Amino acid sequence: MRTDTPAAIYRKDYTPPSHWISTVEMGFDLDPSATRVATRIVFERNHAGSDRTLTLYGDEVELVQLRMNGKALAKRAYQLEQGVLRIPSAPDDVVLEIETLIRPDRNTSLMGLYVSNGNFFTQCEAEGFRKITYFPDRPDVMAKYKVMLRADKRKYPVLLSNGNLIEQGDLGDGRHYALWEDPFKKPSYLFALVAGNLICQEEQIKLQSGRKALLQVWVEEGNLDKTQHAMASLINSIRWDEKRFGLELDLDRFMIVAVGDFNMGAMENKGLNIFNTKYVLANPRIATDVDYANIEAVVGHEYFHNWTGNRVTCRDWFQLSLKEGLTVFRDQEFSADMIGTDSGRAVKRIDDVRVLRQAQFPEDAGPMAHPVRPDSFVEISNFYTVTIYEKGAEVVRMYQTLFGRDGFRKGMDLYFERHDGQAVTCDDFRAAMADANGRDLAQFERWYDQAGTPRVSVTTRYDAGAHTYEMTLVQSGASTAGQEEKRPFLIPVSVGLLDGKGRDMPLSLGDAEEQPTTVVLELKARSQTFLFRNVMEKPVPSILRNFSAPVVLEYDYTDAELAFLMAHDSDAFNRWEAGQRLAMRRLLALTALSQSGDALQVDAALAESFSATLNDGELDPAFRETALNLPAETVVAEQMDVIDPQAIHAARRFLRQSLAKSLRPSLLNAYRDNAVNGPYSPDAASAGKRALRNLSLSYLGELDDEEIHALMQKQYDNANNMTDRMTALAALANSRAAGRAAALARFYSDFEQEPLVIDKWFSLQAMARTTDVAAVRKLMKHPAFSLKNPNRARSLIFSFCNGNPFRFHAIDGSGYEFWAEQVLALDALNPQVAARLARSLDRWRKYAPALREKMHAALKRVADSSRLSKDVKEVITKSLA
Ligand code: 0A1
Ligand code: ZN
Repeated sequence: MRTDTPAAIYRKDYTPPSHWISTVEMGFDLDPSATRVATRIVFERNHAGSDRTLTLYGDEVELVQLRMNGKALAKRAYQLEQGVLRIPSAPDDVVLEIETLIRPDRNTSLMGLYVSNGNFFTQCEAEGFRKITYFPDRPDVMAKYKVMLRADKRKYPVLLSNGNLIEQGDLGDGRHYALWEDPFKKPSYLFALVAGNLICQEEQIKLQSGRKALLQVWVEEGNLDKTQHAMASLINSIRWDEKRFGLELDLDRFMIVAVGDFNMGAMENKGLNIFNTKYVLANPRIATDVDYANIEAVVGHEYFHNWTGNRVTCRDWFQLSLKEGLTVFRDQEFSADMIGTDSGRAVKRIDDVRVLRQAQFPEDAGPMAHPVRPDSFVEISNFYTVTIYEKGAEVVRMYQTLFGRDGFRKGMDLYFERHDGQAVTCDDFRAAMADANGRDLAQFERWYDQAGTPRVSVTTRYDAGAHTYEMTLVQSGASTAGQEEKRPFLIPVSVGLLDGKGRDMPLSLGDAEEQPTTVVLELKARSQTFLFRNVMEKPVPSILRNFSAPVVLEYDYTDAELAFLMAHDSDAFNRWEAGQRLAMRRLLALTALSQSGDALQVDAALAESFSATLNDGELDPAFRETALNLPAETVVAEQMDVIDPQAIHAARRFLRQSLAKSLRPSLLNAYRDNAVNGPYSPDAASAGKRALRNLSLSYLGELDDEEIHALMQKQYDNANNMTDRMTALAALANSRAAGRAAALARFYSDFEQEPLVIDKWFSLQAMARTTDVAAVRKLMKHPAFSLKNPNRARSLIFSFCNGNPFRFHAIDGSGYEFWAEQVLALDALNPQVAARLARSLDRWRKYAPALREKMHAALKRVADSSRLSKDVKEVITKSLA
């Protein structure tokens, strides 16, 4: 059977390594078609290890030589099977010398050592180091590295690796060398080298302690005008970590390198972060406000890994969220602090929760559902998921919600005091938080080991005579694959009560003396009742303020209460949430009408609330923008028992059109009043105004009339930044405007030389309402399209399959056939990218029968292929299981 589940690895099977490593010395003779790697590893016995078998892993590397303690190792002294090299009964002290031969130019997986646009780069997380040499490639084996790079001087003038540059010079024959030494112990997944024709922006800064550090951002020639924002973001990250967590940069030199071919966002290699160009390069001509914000977040994220991930790393890959959840939480807080205002923080929080709901909730409800600390996996690359990252960040955030910022900081301090230089587990982090705050957090472990999104149902009862308000919270966990029953979680539920005027009531709960206006209820049992005293009138509850836990909250609000909260709640998150709930009700009702073939109609209530928000000059434009943005089609889909993408699309479009009709004058005002004058700046205030103005344009675009077409065209023609230009182009592309085709053509020719902008051009078209499978196939024939470059593949194929549900789920199944073809084509080149695409049909069982059958056929078609990677096989097998 081809669909057999490939072998899984289990967390419970963890065993310590037989040997530790003290030092690693490596020599690279870099050549695209034949790179020689000489590695010398000094091992010492780990007496806590299970046995004496020294185990090394290799993947598609040619083993040229293997010597142990100065002598060539006889064939019978080791076993080499399927990439695993075992030396049984190895002595206590071992020096291994290994020579391998690799072909970076043929490496399309972009793992290990590869070539991108003529330059060399590495990507070793999670298990890419074994594509360079045989090695105990597991994160708990840490070592100090010394690395010699040799290469043609003309083609590869720049030679970089982790740590400090010790020596460099000429080798005579047109080649040169550089010797690097990393003073810190690290696991092999943090190894990196870069060689090529690059230039850098650099800056010297003084750290908190007074030490100096050299910062560099390396790019290809021609991109030096796009490094400033990344550099500024790096400096801000360094300052922020000093201030908020007392963590200083521990190196004399810190480098960021941009590469155009990269599987993910970026990588935190010690002292030598390697970034997808998308998260480095920016100037007003090519980057949008969102790009600027993403660059700041990702630069921060990778920098913060220097402590949370690198100084303290993961014992094994099941602990991935130990570094990722924590580091995402840190980058979220950093971005929020960089905006600085309360309203800005709230908008950032809303954006983060949006991602969680749009991507993580469906994952948690689908066939790839897994706990934040998984129990097993087949291919670790498949576990760089929104659950590990975003839900993991929510889990970390809950410690802060429970203990406050100071308590959280105490926990962090203790974590570093105990574990600096070690490879540890999620339990160690939880223990540090518990011990620093004098709390028993045994129950909190369930957030790490139970998958699925818990539900919290709330009922309330007001006793007008006794002036008491009872709030009963009941939690339940949906069953997920292999976990039928869920034990109760410890859920922090942040609550406030609003009086009739919309003001926060002072809260008397239990015997507490103070009367805060927000309290965090700790829900521990399946059901618990909390009693508020001295409640002088029947309140409207504001529950799960600031989204205090990653749960689905159920409470039977009336429409009037939602409108009231939307207008008054002091918690900006819940003000937004109330509007979203109101909109979701309308969207679901409209979807049902569309399904039954009835005429679509909607009452005026939503438009009234939206109008009030839109016209409320007291509210920050960024907040107004997010409040007026309707839930995405995929979020609506998750609310349905049986998903009908066509009906959802019709419903959402209808609602947008009717809002645009009734709010037209206000939208035009907002459009006019939020123009940003002067030179472009990506700061949050300007970006917020642009966002509201552009949202107005996009609503108005639904009217598709000549006056609006003219507005789009004018904005396109006059834009002095990419945010405005892209919005205008998207509006044109989704309209019947006469200038539509011309604008698309002009955009292409204006930005032909900017790959990141051409990605936007593909992506915008892939998601346009008019783009069907045939149109996507045609775009694939465009000379600028290539499946080999992950950004380009994502910009067209992923944007279509994940970002255009209306067309992707065409009833004839043509979208699914296309998907199957592309998964197979990509898999032959780059399994990681293919496996991501493979997940687009994750939720197939939830669709209407006609679609479901066609999805099933497409999944089967992929499953039946005889040469699937482990990556794709795992995803497809789990989908079909
Ligand atoms: N640790 C990185 C993510 C990352 C993981 C795997 C990669 O392999 C292609 C690349 C990057 C981060 O969290 O930023
Ligand atoms: Zn990370």
